[in-house]
Amino acid sequence: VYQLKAKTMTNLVLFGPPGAGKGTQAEVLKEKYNLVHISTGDVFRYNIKNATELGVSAKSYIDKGQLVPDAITIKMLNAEVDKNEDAKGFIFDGFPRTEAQAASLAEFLETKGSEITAMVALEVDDEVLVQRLLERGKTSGRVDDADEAVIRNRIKVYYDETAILKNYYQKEDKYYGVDGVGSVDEITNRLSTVIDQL
Ligand code: B4P
Repeated sequence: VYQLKAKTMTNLVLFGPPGAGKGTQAEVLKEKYNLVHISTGDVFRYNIKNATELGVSAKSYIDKGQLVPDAITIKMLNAEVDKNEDAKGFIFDGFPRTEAQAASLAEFLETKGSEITAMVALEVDDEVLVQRLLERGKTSGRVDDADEAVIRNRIKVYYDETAILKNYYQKEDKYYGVDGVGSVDEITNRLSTVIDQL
């Protein structure tokens, strides 16, 4: 039954550099489209807060603005998907961030008779990203938002390891970019225009 239903799922990769607004938009889109939102950043932060084994191993990477190793991240993501077998579909927020993660996700969904429907990407200039994250850092308590050098390292890691995923999904004709600068509502409208056409 799960396999049959899986074929009609809508699975979105919400993509963009750190601070592009993925988390912000995912909160709105999950309600609008009745999808399960999985934010790898949120799951890591929950585990750090509760000092789980996973949290302890992830913390040192996150605090420096580095990626958590693929093996750890992939295992966690798969477990989150498996907690939601009745989902109509997923919004993957902050995953995949490497080619290995993208390949793993495709393979994992295939075992469930499903696949990624589209990557929707928020395009935002670097300087706007830095300003947004510094602003959030004033109140979020996030170590990785507090220091401009760490923020710039996160953006560098994005260009070095993550940005290439645009090509990965373009090759499959699944990439849709939208302007990520504007009000939250404006950007939701731009994303919805894309999603409604899928
Ligand atoms: P994430 O939690 O994914 O952090 P992020 O990139 O900062 O998130 P996002 O783009 O969602 O920003 P948001 O909407 O909140 O990752 C944190 C760390 O976890 C990574 O650096 C890494 O170490 C680790 N990690 C996570 N996933 C991993 C993976 N797959 N592999 C390995 N490691 C992984 O927006 C940011 C700010 O902008 C907010 O303050 C928001 O209010 C503001 N904002 C949003 N939209 C706006 C708008 N339209 N105008 C003005 N401001 C806006």
